[in-house]
Amino acid sequence: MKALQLTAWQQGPELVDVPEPEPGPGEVVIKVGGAGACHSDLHVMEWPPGLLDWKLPFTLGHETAGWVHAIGSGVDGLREGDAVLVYGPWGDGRCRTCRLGSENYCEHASELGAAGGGLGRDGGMAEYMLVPRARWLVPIGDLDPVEAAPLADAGLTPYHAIKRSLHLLGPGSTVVVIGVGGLGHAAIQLVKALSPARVVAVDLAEAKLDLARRLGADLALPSDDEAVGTIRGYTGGRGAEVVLDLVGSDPTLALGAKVASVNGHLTVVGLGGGRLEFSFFALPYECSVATTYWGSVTELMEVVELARLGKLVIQTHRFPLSEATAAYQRMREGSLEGRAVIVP
Ligand code: FEH
Ligand code: ZN
Repeated sequence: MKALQLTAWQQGPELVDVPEPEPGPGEVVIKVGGAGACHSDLHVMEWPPGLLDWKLPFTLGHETAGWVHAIGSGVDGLREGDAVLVYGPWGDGRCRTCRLGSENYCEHASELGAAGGGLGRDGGMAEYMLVPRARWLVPIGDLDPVEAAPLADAGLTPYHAIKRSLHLLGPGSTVVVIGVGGLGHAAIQLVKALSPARVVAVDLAEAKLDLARRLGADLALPSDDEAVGTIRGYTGGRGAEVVLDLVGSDPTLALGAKVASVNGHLTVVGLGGGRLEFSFFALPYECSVATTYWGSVTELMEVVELARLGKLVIQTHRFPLSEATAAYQRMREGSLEGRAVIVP
C-alpha cells in the first residue's frame, strides 16, 4: 500500500510503498477513511535530527478515523466495519495519568520513543493503519470518518484547553481566540457550545475572520496595532478571562498578555516557538500562563458527542494521498480554511 512517510528530518515527506499491516495480539488494523493534516506536522518536519528519539521512517497522520478492518487476538468489544476515531497521544497505559485517561501527559512519555501514530509510530496517511492498543479507539457511530478525523486533535486540543478554564466563563465573560486555523475554528464553536462567554477571534487573514464570524464569533479582528485597544474596550477595560493562543509566536504571546484579565488564563496551544518576557508587571495580577497538549480520551468521547449533536462541525477539505504534499504547502502558505483531510 502507499503511505506518506517522513523518511529524513528537515525534509518533506515521501509517498512510498509499504506492506499492509497485520494485527498482533491486542492490536487492531483500521481501514483509513481520512487523516487530518496538522500544522504541527510542519514543525515536526522542520525539527533537527536528534531533537527527539523517534525512529525514521514513520507514516504521518495523527488525526485518523476509519473502519475496523482486522482485529488481533485478545481484543473484544469491536466488530469489523465499526467506525472509529484514533486517540492520538499514546502513553504507557500504566501510570496514574494514563489510567485517568490523560495519556497526553503520560509520566513515562520520554521513555516511549514516540508520541503516537504519526508522531514517531506509523499514522493514518496510508490505506491501513495499525493501532497497537484497542483502548486508543473511540467509536464514532454514524459520523463520516473523513469529517470526524480532525476531531482527534483540532477538536480535542482546544476542547481540553477550554474545559480547564470553564469556571472562568460565566455570563459577561470573554474568550479571545488567536489564530482561526484548524484548532481556532473549532475553538470558537466549542466556547459557544460549552459556555455563555463572548468570543473575540483574531487573525491576520480577512478570509479567516469571515469564517470566524460565520462560526459564531461575536467580534473578529485583524491582528494589528488596534487589536489590544479594541479588545480592552469591548470588555469594559477588564480584558478577557481566557485567551487561547493557537499560534504561539512572539507577537501573539505579547497580544495575549496585553488582553488577558486579572485572574485570567493565558493558554498557549500553538507551537510557534515564541517567547513571553516575564516580570512582576508583565501580566495582570493572578493571571496564569499555561501550555496544553491534546486532551484525555474521555474528553475525546465528549468531543465526538458534540460533533454528533452538530455543535462542532470541522470545515474539511479533502485531498487524495497523492496530493498530501500540496495540502501541507497550502497550510504553510495559510491559504486553507479549516482542516485538510487526506483521503487514501
Ligand atoms: C503534535 C506533535 C507535537 C506537538 C504538538 C502536537 C499537536 O498537534 C497536538 O495538539
Ligand atoms: Zn496535531
